[in-house]
Amino acid sequence: MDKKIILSGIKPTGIPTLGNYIGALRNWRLMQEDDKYCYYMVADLHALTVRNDPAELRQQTRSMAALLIACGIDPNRSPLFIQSHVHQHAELSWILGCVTYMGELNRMTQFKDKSAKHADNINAGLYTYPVLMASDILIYGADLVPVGDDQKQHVELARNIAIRFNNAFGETFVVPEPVMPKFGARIMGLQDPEHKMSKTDTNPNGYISMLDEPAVITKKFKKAITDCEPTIAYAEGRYGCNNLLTIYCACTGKTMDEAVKEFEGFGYGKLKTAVADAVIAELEPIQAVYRQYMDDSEELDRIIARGAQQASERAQITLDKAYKAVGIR
Ligand code: ATP
Ligand code: LTN
Repeated sequence: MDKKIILSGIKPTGIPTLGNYIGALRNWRLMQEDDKYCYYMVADLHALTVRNDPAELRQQTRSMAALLIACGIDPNRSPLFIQSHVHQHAELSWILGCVTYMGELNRMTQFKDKSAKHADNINAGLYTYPVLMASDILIYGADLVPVGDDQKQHVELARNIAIRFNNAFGETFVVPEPVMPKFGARIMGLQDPEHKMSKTDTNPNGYISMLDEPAVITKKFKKAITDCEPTIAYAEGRYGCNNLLTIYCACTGKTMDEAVKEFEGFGYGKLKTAVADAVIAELEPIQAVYRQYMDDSEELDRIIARGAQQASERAQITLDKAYKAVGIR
């Protein structure tokens, strides 16, 4: 049986949050099974779409690679690489851009959100961002793309691009599908539970960073915005409470019914302490492995160099095929 191919990426725009972990990174680890072959990358080219400090980008890219290994990505099994080290992505992106309609890009909600947030820098890269992402996915022939809810629209665009290209130029690309976790495809901010938790939030109390110390995690959950209802329940409109329960279920493996029952008759104090403890138990072992890799920079360099080589060999095959299909070469 052919193995299913998996590809996913994360931007090195800061330390990943609990949202990134529950929505995506944890699933990346879980997808490394015998019937699958996974490619995982740090999307540094995508990080350029917002204004960046070069030294910080360099540092955050390495740190993200170390954190991915700490999250359980096994580089001996799944190539782990930096997007820009595989030059074929940017090359295929040009070809795909020529079969993508502006109307499609205009509909992308991330573009609208980021344009509103960075009104002084609405650059063309921000606009064509989903085309590069389609290239990341299609160049490996990925069947499945593990992402959080906010990236589903981009994976759907990659599907449409693949189908359109195949119809115009003959079977070239595998048509990919997004994969999202059962719990936590959209973890909300702790200070604004109507918006997703984001690593670039200006208020650090709004997110749990994967490298936060246990005492900081506890403090942030204590400050989390909830509501004035006397009971704990998963219900329409109770954004803060729903979010805490979702995080609790994602970190403990309990069902929502089990979680709600557990907190019957208790208030937010108990729920917040229990969520904090569950998150600390999940993140502490990851933080320890992260520090080991950050202390051994040669080993990290070896891993990402090997990842780039493995990824690049595979990417070149698809790029050649795409060039040939359109009549170049
Ligand atoms: P930025 O704040 O720089 O836009 P981000 O926190 O949204 O970044 P990304 O690098 O864009 O993070 O996302 C990496 C992965 O994490 C993606 O699959 C994305 O869907 C997922 N993800 C991001 N935020 C959340 C969230 N709050 N809940 C669940 N999944 C999330
Ligand atoms: N756009 C994604 C990061 C990303 C990605 C990818 C995810 C870049 N390339 C390919 C999945 C597949 C984001 O903003 N989270």
